[in-house]
Amino acid sequence: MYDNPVISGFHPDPSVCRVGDDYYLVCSSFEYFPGLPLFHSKDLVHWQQIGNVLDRPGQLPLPLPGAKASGGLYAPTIRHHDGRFWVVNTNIDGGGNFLVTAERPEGPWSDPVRIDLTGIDPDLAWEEDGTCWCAFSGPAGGINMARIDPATGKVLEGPFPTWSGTGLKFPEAPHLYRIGDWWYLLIAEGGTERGHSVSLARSRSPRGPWEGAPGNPLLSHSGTSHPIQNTGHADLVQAPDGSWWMVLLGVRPRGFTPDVHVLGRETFLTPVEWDEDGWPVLAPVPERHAAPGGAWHPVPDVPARDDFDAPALAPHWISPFARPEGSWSLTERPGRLLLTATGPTLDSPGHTFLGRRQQHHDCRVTAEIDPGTGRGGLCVRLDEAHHYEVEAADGEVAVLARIGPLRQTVARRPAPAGPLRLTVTIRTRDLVPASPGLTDGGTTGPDTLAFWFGDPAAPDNRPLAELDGRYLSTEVACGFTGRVIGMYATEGQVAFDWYEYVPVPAPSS
Ligand code: 6LW
Repeated sequence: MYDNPVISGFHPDPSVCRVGDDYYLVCSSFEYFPGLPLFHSKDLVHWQQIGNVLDRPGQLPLPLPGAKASGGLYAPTIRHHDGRFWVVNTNIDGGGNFLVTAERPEGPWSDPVRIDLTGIDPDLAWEEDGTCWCAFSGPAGGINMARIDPATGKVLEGPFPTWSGTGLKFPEAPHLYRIGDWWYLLIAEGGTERGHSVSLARSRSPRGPWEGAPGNPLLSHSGTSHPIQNTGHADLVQAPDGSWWMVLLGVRPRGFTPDVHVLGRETFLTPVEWDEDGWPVLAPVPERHAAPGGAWHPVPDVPARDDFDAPALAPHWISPFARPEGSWSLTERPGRLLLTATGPTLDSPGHTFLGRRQQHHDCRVTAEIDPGTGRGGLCVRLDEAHHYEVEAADGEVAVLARIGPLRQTVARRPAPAGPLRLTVTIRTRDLVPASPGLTDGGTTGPDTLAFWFGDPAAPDNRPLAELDGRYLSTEVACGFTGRVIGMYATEGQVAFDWYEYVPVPAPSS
């Protein structure tokens, strides 16, 4: 059995391909660098990040010029053809649609080759004779197709409009497949919120005419009490045993109505059956399900603790907008991550931040920091306008909160010079009331974030502050990302000895 999501935390718009017994999957990453996290699996359930497709400054006009929160890199597609891996993607803040290619999935990936097509969510599909089709969500809405030369990005024919769903809003995320005697066009429609759904059509030719599946939308959790919501943006893959599976995005909202999600849109896996007429049949996405046939290939978890004694940063570390050379070092003080401030505030792009996605609703993050004469700490962020942090500077530890136009120092306490332990614990029980004086109960948000100085387990220790987590949710902050918990420097140079992310078992309900 496997539990959904198969890749938790902010890993939206998954696209998957299989080469022999190996699966590869990429997700959107928006304004974060490196871009397009790339995962490998041998069983569709256990995924290990093996890198990022865009991990060289030269591959991205950095800092993503004029990028904004939830801008940058939208939905990618990964395919394998003619012995090469291909990823097609959209940088909505710099150049639009582009292709990168690689001999090996671990890379190196090529520099981007621009495709002269507007719109988002590009896909790649090849006919037997090598004709390459790029379906995408057109700028005027609707699904478009064009014939392209993938080596040069040149548009050879089109674009022209094609089948665009059942009439729900925002038809997008097209993927074209040749399965048996049919061409299938899979799309998302209804918008990536609670109305998200998966629809499909088929034709004898990539040019149509298309016949919509009688059961469209084939998958939607809209209007249900299912704990997984916003299901959509799917990609199909066939396992070596002939069974079919679908990866797609979903969210796990919590809290009182309207419930909100904090982990971003995550990657889920669901089985696909086919009916006697050659149409896929999709049940609601299961929370737990029998795993695809074949061997079980667990992969090592991302280590809970990073002591920063490796020569390079692990691929799961991300930075908003850019990670300028000189803003970080693993070598100046071996065994330490040194962060050097590149901007004075977390409230606008252009600051030094290195974080990892929050992947569990209940978790604890601790960093050992020596601020020296600088200023830095531990931050839980959605974007520049929605973040909570605990920081050390000038002999003091402080908790600060930024919620939209409001910025407040919530707590402060003297602190000795030298290494300090800063912790954030995130819990989904015993939540702080929506506001002081209101009893807990009907107005609770999704979780509570408590910020600590020293060891939270010390008997006499109390959090410096406890803050309502609803303001660090996607529904409040808006956009396409989810929480990232990281280390930062906003003055001088700050040394981090280690960073530890520990999932806390969800309290039994
Ligand atoms: C993506 C579009 C969508 O390009 O949201 O969920 C956009 N679907 O397909 C960003 O994720």
